[in-house]
Amino acid sequence: MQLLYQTHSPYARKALVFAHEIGLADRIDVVHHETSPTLRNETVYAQNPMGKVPVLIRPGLPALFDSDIICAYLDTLHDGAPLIPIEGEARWRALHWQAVAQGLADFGIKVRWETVRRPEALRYEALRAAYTAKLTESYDWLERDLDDAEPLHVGHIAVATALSWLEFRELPDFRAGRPRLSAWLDAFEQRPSMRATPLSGETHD
Ligand SMILES: N[C@@H](CCC(=O)N[C@@H](CS)C(=O)NCC(=O)O)C(=O)O
Repeated sequence: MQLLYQTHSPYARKALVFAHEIGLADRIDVVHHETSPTLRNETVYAQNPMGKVPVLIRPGLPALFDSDIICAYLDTLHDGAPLIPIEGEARWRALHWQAVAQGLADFGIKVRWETVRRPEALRYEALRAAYTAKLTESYDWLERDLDDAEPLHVGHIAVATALSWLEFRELPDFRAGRPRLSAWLDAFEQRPSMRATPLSGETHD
């Protein structure tokens, strides 16, 4: 399988960390692609009409996107405990965390548009402030909801890769006043799956 990837994408890293965690990373050929709504990547568009990474290319089968679907598919390819619990409250907790992680990365990207990516004259301060508030509310929710004893699930991978990226891009801080979330991420960053997938590179718009 081939993974259309980006070394500075929280979503792409989530899919790859997931593959490492279930022991499938060596079956995946990782190919870096630059993507931006203002810089069309034809290879990516050929596989995903939204022009976004990650995309998982499967021999003889349709390509899969987005990161949520890729993780769900990969979870069917191994014999270990599923990282997306099949039933019960464990399932909804994992999917909830995954949804909040999508928000973290989405809002972080929006904050970057309103701070560094958009030409200065087009930046809108009220939007920057609103997306920052969504980030801080989400950080607080995670700090309250964190359960240190919970077995690893997709939501942990999604939140860890999102927070790691927010810090990499120097987006609004989640550590101050949130000691549990901060310590949890520090421990998570030591996992071999995270150490094997460092973030690097600049966005090209
Ligand atoms: N919800 C998608 C988001 C994917 C996404 O936004 N990827 C970014 C890279 S960080 C991208 O390719 N952006 C290009 C664009 O928006 O045109 C997922 O979970 O995979």
